[in-house]
Amino acid sequence: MTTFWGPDFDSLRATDPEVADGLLAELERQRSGLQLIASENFASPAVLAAQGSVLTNKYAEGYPGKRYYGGCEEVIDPLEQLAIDRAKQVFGADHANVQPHSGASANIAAYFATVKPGEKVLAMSLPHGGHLTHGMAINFSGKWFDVASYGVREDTEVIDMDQVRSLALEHRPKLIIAGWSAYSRQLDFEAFRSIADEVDAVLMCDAAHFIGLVAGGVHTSPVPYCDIVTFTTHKTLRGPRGAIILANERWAKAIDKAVFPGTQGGPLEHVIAAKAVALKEAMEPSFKEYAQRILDDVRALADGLGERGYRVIAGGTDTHLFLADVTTKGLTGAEAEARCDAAGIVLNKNAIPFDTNPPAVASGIRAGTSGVATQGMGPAELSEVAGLIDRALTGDDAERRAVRAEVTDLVARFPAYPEGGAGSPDQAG
Ligand code: DSN
Repeated sequence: MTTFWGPDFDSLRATDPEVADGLLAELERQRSGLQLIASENFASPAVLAAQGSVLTNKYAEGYPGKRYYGGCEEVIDPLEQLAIDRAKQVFGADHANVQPHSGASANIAAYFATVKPGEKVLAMSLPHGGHLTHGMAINFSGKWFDVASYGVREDTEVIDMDQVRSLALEHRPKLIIAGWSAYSRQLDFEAFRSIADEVDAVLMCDAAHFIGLVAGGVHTSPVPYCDIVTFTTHKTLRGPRGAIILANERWAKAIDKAVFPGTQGGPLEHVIAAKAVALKEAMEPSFKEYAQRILDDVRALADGLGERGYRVIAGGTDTHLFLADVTTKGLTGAEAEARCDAAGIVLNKNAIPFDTNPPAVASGIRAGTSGVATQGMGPAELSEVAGLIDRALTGDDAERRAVRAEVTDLVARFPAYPEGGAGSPDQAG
């Protein structure tokens, strides 16, 4: 019986104490603060073990059964196939490609499969909540494609599907992207599908942020409506850093060719194994409870800030995150981020729709509850966190020190990666 040969912290410390110390310091940072960055989570020990394994040594360009290297058939092919089959099963998809190294890589491949340089794309504007890869001027997407952007209405801060339709009719895009990085409402996939059909466009969803909510059954799935769905595996899905692309039968071959050899070389089989583990975890009944807890938590937090005079963008949230306008307290987003940081609360400044501040300053903050829900915190704790954030933002340095002490107590009750524990952090809930 072979015993596991994997991460050995003592070896790391002996070989490279600087990196070892960095890892310990980061573990301590993650444990000792309130982690509210909406795109982050705490991967389970099982995910970490698969990722930190000898699979990192193997080259496997190609796909299961069709590799350009020997030594893949016995282990690598079945493991990658397992990840593919689980992705198809969890999301009810015709086809899954589990090789993209990141969300941006997945989106590059989706463009590569569907549009040629210079062709028209319609996607959400970055300042209104879209992603860099949705057409930002200095991103590949903005440089190589002719991108028209839709946004939110000024009065509701919600995507205006009439505007999406009229932009689609005006620009006749080849590709329409539904998806976001900083938007709190569910998308109307049915309306996107009907618009895409009307102008004969491919419909892609960038579901990076909310895909874990889809897996947990608390968010509408884009899969039945979209030709292609890209997502990262480390946000609400709580897996390793990386991405997956789902496609319907029509786009399956083009997506595979676009990932390899179109835009990537060798797949990261250690990460693919960890994606398989995360997908297995997402099929457990406890993942549904986890997804529901994320939503209960985020509503408690957003409501708590709303009651304290912050303007919650779009009037609330249907997802794991929300944006809040902090100018109502005379602050910029950058000031708010720094004040929270000083109190042990980690979140990010974020532009709000129609922001008058530059992006590096911003008028809002973005917060999400995927991490704290993994730690087992519930709505009662998140209501408490709203009070802590308000005190961190409106109090003086002494008050922020007092908040930090309360944060320390709170996270000690709901530890991420408990001292000496090997179980999933989700066991806490
Ligand atoms: N940078 C990620 C986020 O924080 O939303 C998206 O890729």
